[in-house]
Amino acid sequence: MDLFAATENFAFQEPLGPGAILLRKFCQQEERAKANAAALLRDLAALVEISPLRHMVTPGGFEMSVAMSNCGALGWVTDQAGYRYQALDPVTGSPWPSMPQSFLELAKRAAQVGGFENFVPDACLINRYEVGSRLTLHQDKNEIDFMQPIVSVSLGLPAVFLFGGLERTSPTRKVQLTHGDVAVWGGSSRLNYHGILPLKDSLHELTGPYRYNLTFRKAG
Ligand code: MD3
Ligand code: FE
Repeated sequence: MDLFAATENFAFQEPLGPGAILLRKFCQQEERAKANAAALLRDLAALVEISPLRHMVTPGGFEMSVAMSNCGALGWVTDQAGYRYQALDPVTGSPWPSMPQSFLELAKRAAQVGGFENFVPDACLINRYEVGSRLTLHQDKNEIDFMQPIVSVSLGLPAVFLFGGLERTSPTRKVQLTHGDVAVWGGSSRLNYHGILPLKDSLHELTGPYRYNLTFRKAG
């Protein structure tokens, strides 16, 4: 273990709350080559050929501004009937594409660094933001076991993340999430409200006008 590398990495780790930590530029660190974020994006491009990104409809009847797809045994969906995880993609009628090894390894490694040794995600929600896309404050609570963390990976254009508390009206703090940032959301932060402010118009060298976010979950 290289002590200089250890010191370097420390500067990239930012606690966000109990059980929650931001690993800045995690995709680009250590043995993960600079090419790793690019490798994730290549695997992502192959996935969305099978299960395309689509704008789902909330139970209240509103089309989401974020386009979504999934990979893994389970996928998160919303429609007039509600929010849930299911094994079949409602667009294709087939199982979601399997989780690429690149996705799985990165998520497990980040969870370990965040203090969760045995995290094995069975679902990865893929979010694609374009200019103006946002995610209003919400809790992630469609998973069965809230002791399991969620690992999130940001790729492409930057976004402002809002990190709140256990109530919708709790104060929020703003956190910039940029290309390659990975965060682990566990412990008592697992049920905190959170959201993403409308994406600014810009271009990223790898993703053009988009921001992608991968969230790894143990859903079932
Ligand atoms: C804090 N995605 O897909 S990732 C979501 O950037 C979602 O697309 C956002 O919220 C995005 O549900 C934020 C950061 C994140 C993800 C899950 C959390 C923060 C979280 C769960 C609990 C607490
Ligand atoms: Fe969420």
